[in-house]
Amino acid sequence: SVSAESLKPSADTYDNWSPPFHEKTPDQISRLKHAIEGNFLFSHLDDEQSNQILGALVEKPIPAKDIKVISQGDAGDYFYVVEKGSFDVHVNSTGTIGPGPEGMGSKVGTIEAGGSFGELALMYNAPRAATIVSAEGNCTLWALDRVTFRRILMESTFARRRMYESFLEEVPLLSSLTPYERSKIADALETQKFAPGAVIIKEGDPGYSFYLLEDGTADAYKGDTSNKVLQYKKGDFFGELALLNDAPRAASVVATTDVKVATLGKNAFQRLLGPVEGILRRTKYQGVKAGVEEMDPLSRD
Ligand code: 1OR
Repeated sequence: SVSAESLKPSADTYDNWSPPFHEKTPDQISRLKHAIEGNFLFSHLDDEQSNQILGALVEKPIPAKDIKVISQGDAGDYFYVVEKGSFDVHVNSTGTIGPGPEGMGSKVGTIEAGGSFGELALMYNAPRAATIVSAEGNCTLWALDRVTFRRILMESTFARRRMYESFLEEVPLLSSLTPYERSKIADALETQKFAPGAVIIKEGDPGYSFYLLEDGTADAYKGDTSNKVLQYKKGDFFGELALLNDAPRAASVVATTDVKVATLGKNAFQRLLGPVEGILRRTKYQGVKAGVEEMDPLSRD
């Protein structure tokens, strides 16, 4: 499959390329570490990869507001991590990309400290998909060159993004999101496996994660195992209620086969699933089999 292939080391993994090394002061290192700490793109690197990335990043101060860091349509050269300040994303969908603020198209988002941008053109050898401008003065970026990005980040982190993207495309809950919004979710997902009979969620526990069922089936129970209230199959979700309502888990969820779930922590859930919150609140019965639905089990209102 494509995802298996993209995980294979490429033929040139074993040549004698080594990443650029840019000497840094202790102050720069500590600021940089802080900047990438909460960024999921860096959380799956081993120590050697982390050190290579830390060495290759270059500090890029952006002193004023309205400085254009990336222009839509250009070729990709760098990937950027935001240490300080914020950046607006503009997409011009008319195809006529002119100079000046009018040519930038409408604002579609903002990237804050700890976030990153500029990966798409490097990943897909495509023109820049958006224009990025500083939204305030005195911002700090860290830039990673294209080759180091492709050699190190693409083989680990972005292989995971690609693998999850194809699964997320098939998840009904997420079908109204843009592909880019699904990519950001893919970056934040963690895989967990459960054996048949294992308890994935225990009724009454506090809730820290949201779950998408990647493989296998699971049942939800309220009270004891004789009171089955829901069945889940691939593409279904669960664990949303405790996070939406800040309430204890309203039911237990138990694996009925070998199960693989993709989980999203509470912060990422709130940040990335905001656009589908309405659907989450309405759809309490995703995956319910006919006949079980009338029991109205998870309704807490
Ligand atoms: P890039 O290399 O194409 C521009 O350079 C960067 O803007 C892009 O990588 C992303 O990192 C970032 N659509 C496309 N690119 C986006 C978007 C975006 N947001 C940030 N970037 N959309 C906004 C989704 C909230 C979709 C707009 C239709």
